[in-house]
Amino acid sequence: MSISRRNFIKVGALGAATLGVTGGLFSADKWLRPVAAENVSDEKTAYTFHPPNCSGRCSLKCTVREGKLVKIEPNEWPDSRHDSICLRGISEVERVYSPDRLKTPLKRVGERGEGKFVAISWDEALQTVADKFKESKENYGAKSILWAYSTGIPYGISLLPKLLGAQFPTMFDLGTDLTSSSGQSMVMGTASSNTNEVTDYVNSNMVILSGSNFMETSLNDAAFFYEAKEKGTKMVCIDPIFSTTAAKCDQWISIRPGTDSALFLGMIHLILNNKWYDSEYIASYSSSPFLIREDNKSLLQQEGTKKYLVWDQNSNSAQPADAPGILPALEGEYTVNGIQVKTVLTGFMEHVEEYTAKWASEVTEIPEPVIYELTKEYALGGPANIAWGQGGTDKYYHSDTTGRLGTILGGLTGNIGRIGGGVGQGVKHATSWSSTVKLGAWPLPPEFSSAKIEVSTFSEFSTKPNSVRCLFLQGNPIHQLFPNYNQAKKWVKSLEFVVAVDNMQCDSVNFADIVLPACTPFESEYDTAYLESKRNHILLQQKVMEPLFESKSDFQIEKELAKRLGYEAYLPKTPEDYVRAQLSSPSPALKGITFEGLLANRCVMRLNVPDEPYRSNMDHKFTTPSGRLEFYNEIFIEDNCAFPVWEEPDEATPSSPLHQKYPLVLGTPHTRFRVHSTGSNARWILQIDEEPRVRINPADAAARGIKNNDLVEVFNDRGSCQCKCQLANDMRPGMVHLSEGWWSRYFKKGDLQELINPKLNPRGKKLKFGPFIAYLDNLVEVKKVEG
Ligand SMILES: Nc1nc2c(c(=O)[nH]1)N[C@H]1C(S)=C(S)[C@@H](COP(=O)(O)OP(=O)(O)OC[C@H]3O[C@@H](n4cnc5c(=O)[nH]c(N)nc54)[C@H](O)[C@@H]3O)O[C@H]1N2
Ligand SMILES: Nc1nc2c(c(=O)[nH]1)N[C@H]1C(S)=C(S)[C@@H](COP(=O)(O)OP(=O)(O)OC[C@H]3O[C@@H](n4cnc5c(=O)[nH]c(N)nc54)[C@H](O)[C@@H]3O)O[C@H]1N2
Ligand code: SF4
Ligand SMILES: [Mo]
Repeated sequence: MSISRRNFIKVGALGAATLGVTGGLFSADKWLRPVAAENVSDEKTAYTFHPPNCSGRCSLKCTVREGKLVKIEPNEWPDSRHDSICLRGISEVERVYSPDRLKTPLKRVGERGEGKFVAISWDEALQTVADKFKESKENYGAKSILWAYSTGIPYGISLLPKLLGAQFPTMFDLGTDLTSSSGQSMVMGTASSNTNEVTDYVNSNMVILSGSNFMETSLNDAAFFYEAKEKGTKMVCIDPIFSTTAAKCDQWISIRPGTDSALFLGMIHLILNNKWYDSEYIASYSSSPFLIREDNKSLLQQEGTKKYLVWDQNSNSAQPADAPGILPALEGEYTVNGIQVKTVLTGFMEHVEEYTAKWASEVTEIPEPVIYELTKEYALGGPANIAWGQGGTDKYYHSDTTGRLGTILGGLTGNIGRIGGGVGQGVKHATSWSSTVKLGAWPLPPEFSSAKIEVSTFSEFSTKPNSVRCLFLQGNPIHQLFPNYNQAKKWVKSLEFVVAVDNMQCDSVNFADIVLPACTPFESEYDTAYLESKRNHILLQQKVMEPLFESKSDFQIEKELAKRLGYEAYLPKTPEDYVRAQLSSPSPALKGITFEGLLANRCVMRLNVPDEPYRSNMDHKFTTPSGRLEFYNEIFIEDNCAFPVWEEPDEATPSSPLHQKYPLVLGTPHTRFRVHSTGSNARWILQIDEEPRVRINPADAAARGIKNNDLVEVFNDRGSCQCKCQLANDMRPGMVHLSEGWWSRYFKKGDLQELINPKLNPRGKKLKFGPFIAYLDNLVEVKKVEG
């Protein structure tokens, strides 16, 4: 099917799209100030933070009248630039009282997955869970129990799985979110907080937001985006579609989905051929002068010391890279002890020879002059920051390569460890001084630890042999974290026992045999709930109100289960004990921060850290095997990608054999209206974003006889879902979007998660965070539902 691009918004790759919205959008202002209610006998204020996995952790001021939560406002932080809240936070006032709240413990009566339950007592529910877990552990070993949890739960039930010895993977263990970061760690070692804080954008001349819809997925940081933009930082957005972020940036570059690696390779070609790199920087801090052996492709090392060798131009001999007084050659081919070698930089130049800007333009569908100008400005007009998302650059089959190449770009241009520079994850305020704080842990005796995880991604639990028989669900992992939902459902249905803990009847809850109703993060039996460090501050949650209905806090649920399993003595008695243990760490950043201090300071205190933004690697030391930035990875020699190579996406490409049948790339972006599935049922927000809508370019719709608001089916070989269709000029032809997180009940039929590609890149096994789920590497077709 050939589709004219005429109806696709024209600003695209060539133009600059600037809209006039600037400044202060989310800061506390008069419009949110509480109005004192008359005739209220009992009004109190409590401070907490909002925990869902947008990771904003906005600190909140909550007004409770006669026991009822009536208002949520932004709290005042010591650094007022952080005073923030969004619609999702404000509207928790309604969601706390949602009809979807789980009110009592439940026991399944229908088929597993049907969601039919009857109310039972807490005692029966807790005893059943304890008996089942005991039985499973005795008969099949502790690893027959799998603890699976969602993100954004402030107090994870995290001690009991260790006490039991259950399998207890984090979502990072199991293949979400950190694909590009995994690739990044190949180049620079550590891959967390390895860039410059968003508050440093103001010091950049250019920020390239690639595959990140920052202005929806990092709303709490929007003020820093505008601060930089108003000061003159050029904000560039690389995205297939004209996203919300593209609309706020100075330049939008539309890219073919899944081809960021090709763009980066083309940029590297230009930088190497035009010598736009920072030669002093790469000679000292990168592996560029190291020597690649012609015979076995490994790096030449000094016998005995294993030190990497470089060619010293002073002595015309190979010398250890750290030898004093040497002048390392960046380019050239040499013979050392009869072995032919060439420098990494020379090898790299040869490697990227084919990846010209013209080639990159053909692959990415970005005009060649745009690639040229972007590269020149990035390389020569710095400091510049490449900030990628955890969506667009992270969720394709080969996204590790994107992370490697992005980091190499930062390295070549000296933008790593530089004020206003940086390269890495640019959403969720992931980098800050908070990452330097080590909060104290609750001590457990050494004999208690969770079992080794048997598989490497969630999807493998449903596809590979493993010991799991009992499943503990906290939140919505079945629906959210497994690709190929139909396969995941089959697996859950085959298990012996499933227990779910949530405050809402989300999709995963429907698979449970026993449901334990948690309260929301605003409720607790205790005066204090939980503590975290985020955005250079320590944040505390106070109890805002009593648990509603029969619900209990996760803390209390853990305690009561532990009591029945014989482990209660190992747990903290109250959440306050836990919080005090966290604060008791010797971490210097915590100096001066006490529990009492937090209570006296509206539950938010700045860490004892420097005033300036956090910037990684300012010492130019890296945690790689060589201690330098590594542009060449020996562990990938056998995979033929020791230098990163271009590979088409697994499925989301016209070269896929499936493309004839399913010609549309399906993207599943995150949205400002929800955090994943959290808030799917927020009635205040549903007034604006009423139901799932698959967004499609009008030309693609017309070719299928689809009109705006038609009921359509989105389908591929794995499954389907039915929802309304929204004709959208901001959509790139050949790509459709359906935002992730909608509960199944909002689809007329089926579910988005049925469509998601479960295929794993085997190379992932060598990466820091393992293989990963390619949530965006999908092809689908869309058709009108007749009748
Ligand atoms: N198709 C597609 N799927 C995706 C993605 C995608 O891009 N596309 N993105 C993936 C990514 S990056 C992520 S991070 C995951 C996120 O997916 P999840 O980590 O599953 O996040 P949520 O859907 O927000 O689920 C949070 C759950 O916790 C419950 N909850 C909230 N507070 C509490 C509490 O105090 N106690 C208890 N017990 N429960 C509570 C909420 O009601 C909700 O059910 O989704 C992944 N899934
Ligand atoms: N409001 C809100 N905020 C959130 C979340 C949420 O659910 N809601 N979730 C949080 C979590 S856990 C995560 S992981 C992050 C994700 O945050 P982001 O990284 O911003 O993720 P997405 O919104 O999924 O995708 C970002 C953009 O990538 C584009 N894109 C798709 N394919 C490509 C491509 O091949 N190349 C490029 N360059 N762009 C592409 C999409 O069109 C989209 O606009 O958001 C966090 N923040
Ligand atoms: S959802 Fe995120 S940005 Fe919105 S109030 Fe909560 S923490 Fe803040
Ligand atoms: Mo995520």
